[in-house]
Amino acid sequence: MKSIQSHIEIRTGSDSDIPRIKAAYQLLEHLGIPYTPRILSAHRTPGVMADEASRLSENGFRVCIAAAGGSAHLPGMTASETLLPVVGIPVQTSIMGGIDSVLSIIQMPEGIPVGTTGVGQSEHAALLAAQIAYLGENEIRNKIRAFLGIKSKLSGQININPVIGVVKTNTAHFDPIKYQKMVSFLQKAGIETIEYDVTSQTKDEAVHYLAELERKGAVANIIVYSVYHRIDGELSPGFWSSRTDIPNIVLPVVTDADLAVDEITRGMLHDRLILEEFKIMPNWGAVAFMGINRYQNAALYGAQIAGVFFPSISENINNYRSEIASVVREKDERIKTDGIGPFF
Ligand code: C2R
Repeated sequence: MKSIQSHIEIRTGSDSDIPRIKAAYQLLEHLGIPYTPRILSAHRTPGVMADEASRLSENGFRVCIAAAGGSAHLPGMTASETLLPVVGIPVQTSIMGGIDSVLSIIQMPEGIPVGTTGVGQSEHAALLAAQIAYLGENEIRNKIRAFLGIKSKLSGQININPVIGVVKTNTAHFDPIKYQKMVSFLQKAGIETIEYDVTSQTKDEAVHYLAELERKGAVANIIVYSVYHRIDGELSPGFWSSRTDIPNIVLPVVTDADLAVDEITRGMLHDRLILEEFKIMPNWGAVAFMGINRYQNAALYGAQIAGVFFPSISENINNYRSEIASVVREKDERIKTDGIGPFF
């Protein structure tokens, strides 16, 4: 008997992670979605891990969930070897409560994004992975929508398109240049963007915006928000993730001006980010959290989701990856000839 093609791989750094992310396997089983469990370590089996990551796409996978604890390099190194979106689960650790795992996963350098969940939020990871992998399949999308408590069903055959929504919250505290680069990166990659400034809008209008995204067959929704300058009653990332099954990418931003503050406020910012948001991501549901100010990575992650379904976009990302790799090689060549002198 031929088994059903699995589109989701779940790799863990060790078998000791498996009981800690039980909810991920359980949710996929509940939704009737097949998955492939693997144990691969960026540290202990680097060659095999990289090899298997580079073959994910040709093996029929559409998304990879990677869970690891402590110095958790597995999600990031997997992401370096594939163009598929990677969902990282920071595993709870006994000494540092998993904050070590989160920080090892989330703050990837620009160019290689990992969509990160809160510590141990394996059910969210599975949900997000299912949302990505089955974007084009209505029956499963409707199951996911029912699970999320969304009343309306998608009817007929859904035609997904390379369309991505960008929700802006409190734009006064964005880096305008990086924001614009993010949007033009998406457009250059062949993606239509629908920007939505939520600052002065009501919930009704937000629901309207989501309906438009769904009608257009959008493949992702990027939510950009200022960590430091929250607006009272603003629509939090959780608002979006409970109202649509389109994968939500959350980008927290902080400006230089925010950081040029006294020790106490800086400490508050640190606590809010590190203790509240990175670790527990309170009630935000299944969202792909990006590192702070990783504008480019938010765009790339969205493009990678689109690339699962649109080969020309995947090709564009591949070219981009080659470009960033050659920039590093050129710098290395230069340092070999010029040394470190020019840096000082
Ligand atoms: P053991 O229980 O095998 O000693 O592993 C695993 O994910 C696990 O949480 C202890 C912890 O080490 C982690 N590990 C990583 C990686 N490989 C193993 N973080 C990796 O490649 O990132």
